[in-house]
Amino acid sequence: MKRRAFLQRTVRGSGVLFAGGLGLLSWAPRSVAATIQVALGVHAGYAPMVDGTSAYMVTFSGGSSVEFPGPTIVCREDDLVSISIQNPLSINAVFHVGRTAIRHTVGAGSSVNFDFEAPPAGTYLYYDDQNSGVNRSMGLHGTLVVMPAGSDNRSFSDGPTFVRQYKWLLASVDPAWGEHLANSGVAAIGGIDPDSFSPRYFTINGRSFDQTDEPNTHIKGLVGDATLIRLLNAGGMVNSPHFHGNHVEIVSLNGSNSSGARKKKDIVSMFPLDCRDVLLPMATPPDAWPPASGAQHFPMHCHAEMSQTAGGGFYPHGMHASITIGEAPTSEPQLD
Ligand SMILES: [Cu+2]
Repeated sequence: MKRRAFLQRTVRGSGVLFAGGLGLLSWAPRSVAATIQVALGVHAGYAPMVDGTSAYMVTFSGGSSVEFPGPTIVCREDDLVSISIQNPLSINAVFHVGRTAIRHTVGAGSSVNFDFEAPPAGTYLYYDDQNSGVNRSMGLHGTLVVMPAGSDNRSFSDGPTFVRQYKWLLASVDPAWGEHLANSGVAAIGGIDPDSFSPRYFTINGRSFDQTDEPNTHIKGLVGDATLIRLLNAGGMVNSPHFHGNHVEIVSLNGSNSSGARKKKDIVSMFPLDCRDVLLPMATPPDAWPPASGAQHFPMHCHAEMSQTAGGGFYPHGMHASITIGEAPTSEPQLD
């Protein structure tokens, strides 16, 4: 009989329950499957943008106000995930896990509890799939990471090993949509024309550069510290992250895993809803000159040009992050 341990995650940052050693990132391997409890709320309100303005959003949250993006849920593949959602808003919200049949509606002004068996190991976007992408782009999304049973350094059972893993959840924000809801009420979300999307802010893990220079997004490692980056696109446009310093290997593409030879790419196309796991080898670049010594700094910028601005301003205050090869992070990423 399957034995389940009991773990609880009620608020953002309680990842300490999953804390592991160096590079294990919010993840300690267990000998038994667990029940992971997640409490979410649906909230509307203003979130800060990089240029000092704020954008009105609707999000899933582990707290009492908006949280952009929603909390990251980390579990392993035979866990039971038990979710409760409270929705004080005047609109229905939907919790759907992409690439799965998991889909639950929480009615306006009500709450819901449901359980699901964790899907196969991999990276998943959970999101509200109503209104042709409008609800998702308004902020109703987050990440579900499913680790393989019995491994803390692979993303699937025979995948490549990594020393450290990060999550980069990409999003694009149209503050005009938010202002419409702030002025007319959240029920106006159903009347927004998805084709009117005109994003002005472009984020990784809810932040634009240089606010991406924080331990969960700025990628660091010693030479040889193979690093897994779980890329997800919750936004409404195609993004093209370009990695400088090293090419990355495509490890998984929307649930399709490469255990053998893997494509090496410097630019990774990210269509809306895409989940792609890539491995950054953290190697000294083969053409490095002068010879690499100490910490080497490289950018990742998105090749969709408008994503490199904030509110129409200057490069690079958009979907842009730093990569440092040859320096261990001072605090381990939490997949938050
Ligand atoms: Cu480039």
